[in-house]
Formats: sequence, structure tokens, C-alpha cells
Amino acid sequence: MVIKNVELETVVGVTTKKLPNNKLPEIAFAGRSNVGKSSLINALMNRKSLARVSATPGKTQTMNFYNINKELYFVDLPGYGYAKVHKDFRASWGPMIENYLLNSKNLVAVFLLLDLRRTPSEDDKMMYDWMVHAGFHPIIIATKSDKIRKNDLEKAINNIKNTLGTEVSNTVLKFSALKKTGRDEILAKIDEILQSKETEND
Ligand SMILES: Nc1nc2c(ncn2[C@@H]2O[C@H](COP(=O)(O)OP(=O)(O)O)[C@@H](O)[C@H]2O)c(=O)[nH]1
Ligand SMILES: [Mg+2]
Repeated sequence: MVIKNVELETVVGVTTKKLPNNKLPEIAFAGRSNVGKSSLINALMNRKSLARVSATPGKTQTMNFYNINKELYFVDLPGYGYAKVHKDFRASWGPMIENYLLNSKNLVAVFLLLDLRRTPSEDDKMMYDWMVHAGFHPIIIATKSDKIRKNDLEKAINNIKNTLGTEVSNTVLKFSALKKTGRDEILAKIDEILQSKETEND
């Protein structure tokens, strides 16, 4: 897909129960604070800073809906698992994300971002398990791939798969916002998702 037109259309606060009444398909991006969610969304949209990239984790406590080509939405979900905002945030984060994931009528796919260098945290595992239980097939994106040596890539990917307990055959997409590697594969995956959705509706 070629992204020509992007607009931050709706920002939903943590305490809001009401979801926007969107008609276009939505693709959500989840992951812990600082994993590189905003950086990925910017890279996909080819924008330097429409999604705010932050050196201070835990800043984004809203759900942001980006209208892409008037064709679909990217939904930037608030990051989880940052110690300092833990207590309050957790209390509001959980219900917000759950409310969205369970009630959005147009959600067609969920990407779960994980830092390629790290073993998935308890929060990551909880998120992944929750998604699988709720019937989603989260697509995993391993971020910050530029920070790891080529020789260690395979080992890091396997570590993620083993920790989460995903099928070994499951693909984990690698991405670097710094080098822009993996961008085409993610966009191709999005095309694939939208196409299979169309056939489903025919
Ligand atoms: N080296 C490297 N740094 C990254 C990459 N993606 C994000 N970062 C850095 O990680 C930090 C958090 O990124 P951000 O996109 O705000 O994460 P978010 O909290 O998940 O939205 C920022 O300092 C980014 O510059 C990447 O692919 N490579
Ligand atoms: Mg962010």
C-alpha cells in the first residue's frame, strides 16, 4: 500500500468509554511504553513526528486514530508496563484497551510490538495471552532491530517465541525505525489483511 494521506482524526482519553463510530477498517498497535510504537506508526505513514515520539516512557495515555488514505485507521493504543505510571495507569489502561479491543466493530488486526533485544516482560505475556484468549491472532513486530547484531537476530526472535509460547512457525516481523528496515513487509501484511477482509465481506 502507498500511504498518501494521513490525518490524526480522533483522540480518545483513558476514561472515555465511547468509541468513535468509524466506518473504515481499523488496525491497532499495542505494546509497552517505549517499545517504539509511535516511531513505527510515523515510519509507516512516512511522517517524522505526527505520532509523538517520546524519550519519557508512559506519556501517551490516549488512543489515537490516524485516518490513512480515507481507507483505514491506524490506532495507537496507550503503552503499558511503565513502572512510574503503573498503579493509576494500570487501573485505567486495562479497561480502556479491553473495551476497545472487545467492542470496536471495525478492528481487523492487532499488531503487538516487542523489543527485539529483550525477553518479553510479564506485561507483554499478559497482553499476548489476553489477546489470544479473546480470539485475536496478534501479529508480532520485533522493534529496534538495528540494535542487535545480525548474527544474534535469529536467537532473539526464538527467545520471543519461546517466552510467549507462540507456534515456532508464527512469523515475527522485524522492524527498525532508525534504518526503516521491515517497513515494506509490514505494509504488505496490512495489504494482505485488508484484502482478506474484502473477500470475507463479498
Ligand atoms: N535505535 C532505535 N531506537 C528506536 C527505534 N524505535 C524507537 N526508538 C526509540 O525508542 C524511544 C521510544 O520510542 P517511541 O516511538 O516513542 O515508543 P512508544 O512509547 O512505544 O510510542 C525513542 O527514544 C525512540 O527514538 C528503532 O527502531 N531503533
Ligand atoms: Mg507512543
